[in-house]
Parts: sequence; structure tokens; C-alpha cells
Amino acid sequence: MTPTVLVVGLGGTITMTPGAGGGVTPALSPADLLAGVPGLADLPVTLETTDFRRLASGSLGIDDITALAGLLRSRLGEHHAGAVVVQGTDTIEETAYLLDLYHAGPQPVVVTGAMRHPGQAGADGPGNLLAAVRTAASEAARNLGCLVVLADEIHAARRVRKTHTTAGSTFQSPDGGPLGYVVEGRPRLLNRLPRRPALDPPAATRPPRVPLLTMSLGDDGVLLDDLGGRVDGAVIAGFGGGHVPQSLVEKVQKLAEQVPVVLASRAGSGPVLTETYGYPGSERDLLARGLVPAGFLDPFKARLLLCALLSSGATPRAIESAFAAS
Ligand code: DAS
Repeated sequence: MTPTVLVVGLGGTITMTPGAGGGVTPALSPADLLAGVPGLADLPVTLETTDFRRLASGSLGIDDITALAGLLRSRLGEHHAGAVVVQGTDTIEETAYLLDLYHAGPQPVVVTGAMRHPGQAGADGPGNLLAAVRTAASEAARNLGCLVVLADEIHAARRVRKTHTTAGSTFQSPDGGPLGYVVEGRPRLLNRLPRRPALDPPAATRPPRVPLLTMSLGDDGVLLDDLGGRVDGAVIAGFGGGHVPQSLVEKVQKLAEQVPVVLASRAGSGPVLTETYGYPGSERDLLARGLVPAGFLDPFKARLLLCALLSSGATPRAIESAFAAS
């Protein structure tokens, strides 16, 4: 029996065709996309498709992705080698990470998209789709959780970032690099990451409200005012190793007394520090005031991990442990 790959469509540039009002908008189904991939029909793979959403990826919600995680959990069976999720590139680094948190099975879940739509010269969708299907069908990619495959690079969901608005090489993993490459049609894995235990799927309730506040020069903390009574948690993307202006320390502490607050870095790579600086607003000061360090997680992924933990009713101690292991 040839391996089966489930292909799920969410929309994005890869599906976009000229809209009535100018510009392109989501239009193509997964079946339409697959029909336009040279060489795909020659692969010894059976393809199943699910037309799940047709949105620009910035309009996907956490509830869409948790629903998708539930669909994958129920649909992926013994005869499925893996799954491919097709979506817009703007939020791939977040949706792939959230799927990875909930994905318990051995099958690879490969997320892909395109930087150039089907009507553009050099449209990259077909090539990315072919590489994604090949990776999803490969034994080598099993037990790696959720992956992101574009431009023939294989990235771990928990490391990948979109780093450029237009470049074909936009997806990078600044902390550790890609796990491997698709070379001459074969996924070649050079590194492996240890799997994290999957989180239980969230109850079908409103996702927690967790804002991300990025510190900037001279920030007066206006967004922190009266925030604790309106949110379920928060992530602060601090300067450098995890710092805020000393003038905001009291506001931040007040927030951390009301809801879980995770300290990440706006730097783009590298971990939050825990024991280096001791001035007001430094990471030592903030952690002593109850903030939780995000480790190597970037602010966007830290926010999703906190949302998932709050959805599962995690205690403050469980939240600290989860971030320590992230
Ligand atoms: N930025 C477009 C894309 O790359 C739109 C989107 O993310 O949906 O797909």
C-alpha cells in the first residue's frame, strides 16, 4: 500500500489569483494546487486533500489552528505517512509552532507556502509543495513533530522565523539553523531535535487573551496601564537579554502579580538571560519580581506556549516548568 499524505489547505499567497478589486486573493483549493505540481503524480504517494480555510494567514486565529490540530489528530491513521499544511507565509512560524505543541503522533506534519503567487514569474508554490509532500512521506522525517519546508530547507517549527518580507530565503532558524535540506528530491536530515511531550488539545472555549508588548526606547508603559484586569496573561519582548526601562518596573511587577507574565527578547535570536544584570529593569530584577523567562523561544512562540498552557488550566508552577523545558 503506497503511503498516504493528507494535504490541508488554509489559503495564503500559494492559493492566490487576481481579485476583482486588484491584487491577488485566496482562491485555489488544495486539489487545484496539487494538479499544478510537475512530477507529483509520479511519486509513489496517495494524496488526500481537505479544504480547511481560505484566508490570508494573518486572519487565521488560534481557534483555527487548534481545530486543525484536532483534525490532524483524528484523521492521521496508520496508513498516513504524514501531512502537509498549506498556508500563507506571514504566520507560518506561529501556526507551525502551535501545531507542534499539540502534535503527538510520529508522522511528520509539514507546513509550507509560497513567497510568489501562481501568476508571478518564478512562482515557488509548486516546488515548495513537492518538497513538502516528499518530506511528509519520508521515514527520515518521522518523530520530528511539525516542520516547515520552503526553498528546499527543512526547519523545526520551534526554531523557524520569517525574516524578510519578499526574499525567497526568508525562512531562517537563527538559533541552530535548519534541520536539513531536500536534495535532488530526497529529504536529508542533518540534525534532530528531541520531541517535547504534546499538550492535551484545548477545550473548545475562547482562546486566552495574551497580548505581546514589545519594549522600545523611551517607552512610557501606556499599554501596561490597567492591563492585568483585562487579560489572562502577557508576554514582554524586552531589550537584549530581557530588560525593560527602569521606569516601568513597578507597572510590570503589578501585572505579574495579577497574571502570568513571560519575559522574552525582542533581539530576534539568542536566549533570555537569567543571572547576568542586576540593575532595575534587568532580567534578574524582573525574574525576582515573578516574570517567567522564555528561554530560546521568540516572543511570538512564547505567547502561543503561554496561551496553550492557560487553555489547559496550567498552574503558575507548571507554566514555569514548561518554559524551562521549551
Ligand atoms: N504574505 C502572504 C503569503 O505569503 C499572505 C499570507 O501570509 O497569507 O502567503
